[in-house]
Amino acid sequence: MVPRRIAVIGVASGHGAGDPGCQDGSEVVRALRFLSDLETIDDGLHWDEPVRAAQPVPRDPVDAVQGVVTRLADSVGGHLEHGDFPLVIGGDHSCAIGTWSGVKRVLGAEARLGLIWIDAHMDSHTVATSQTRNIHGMPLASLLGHGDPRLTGVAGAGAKLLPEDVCLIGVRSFESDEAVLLKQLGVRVYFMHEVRRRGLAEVFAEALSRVGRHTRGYGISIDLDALDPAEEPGVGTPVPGGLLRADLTDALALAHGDEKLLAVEIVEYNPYRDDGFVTARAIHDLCQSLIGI
Ligand code: EXY
Ligand code: MN
Ligand code: MN
Ligand code: MN
Repeated sequence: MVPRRIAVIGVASGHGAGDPGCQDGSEVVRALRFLSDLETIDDGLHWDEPVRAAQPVPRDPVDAVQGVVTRLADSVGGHLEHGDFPLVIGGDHSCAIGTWSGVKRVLGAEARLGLIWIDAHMDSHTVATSQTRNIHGMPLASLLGHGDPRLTGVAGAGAKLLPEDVCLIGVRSFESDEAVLLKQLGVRVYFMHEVRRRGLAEVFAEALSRVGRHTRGYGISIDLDALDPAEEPGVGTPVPGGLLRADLTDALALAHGDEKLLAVEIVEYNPYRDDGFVTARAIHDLCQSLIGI
């Protein structure tokens, strides 16, 4: 594999979440040097200054998030064009709109982008269906072309992903409107009960083959609340009965060194809920598994 510099792009935004504590997540990981042992691999690891909302922060959260994700899309796209490997650290999961719109912009209109979405939730509401109005519950719908045009239109109008190129893994908390949307679109959802029955490694390998089949490349979006909160407390919207860290690191190793893996994001890290920085260590372990030696 051609060595690539890892560009870590923190997202200092919780404007899409009910609890905004994750806005400080990436800077805690940077300041406490949780990724320092990855600095020596390949062409090194370099932290950008974090992406933030415009100042003053717009009163409408959709406008605030639009500003964040537009900047993030520019940054991710720019790094990809320079041959870097973008590693986005959230911030709340609304940042996915920026990460994957930025990757898609670089691929161009004709090339398809695959995405594995690892999450306790479906994140597939629109403003019209959401009960909480929290935008971190909407980014996947937005990337599929559904929802507010201020979000679907980031880095170019229209859907960034085709339903058949997307898989969700670990889902166990959702509302009916978002489930109906994904079902109508034909998106493959590996619910937690299927993961438990078949094992994460088998499910993840199947997901990898699906997202790589008809695409130029694929990404992995990891919401830390996919992990079991009994083991990983540092998230804003914990849901019992999740993945174990050891199982997820084993599964992610299947994508290690894959030329078709274009970018990774790890989101929803809330340092104020992370007693003893347990979940910060999970971020390290997931990165180590995907991009370490
Ligand atoms: N479905 C709920 C809502 O829309 O508010 C919870 C969403 C939580 C989203 C977290 C980031 O994955
Ligand atoms: Mn940079
Ligand atoms: Mn989630
Ligand atoms: Mn999420």
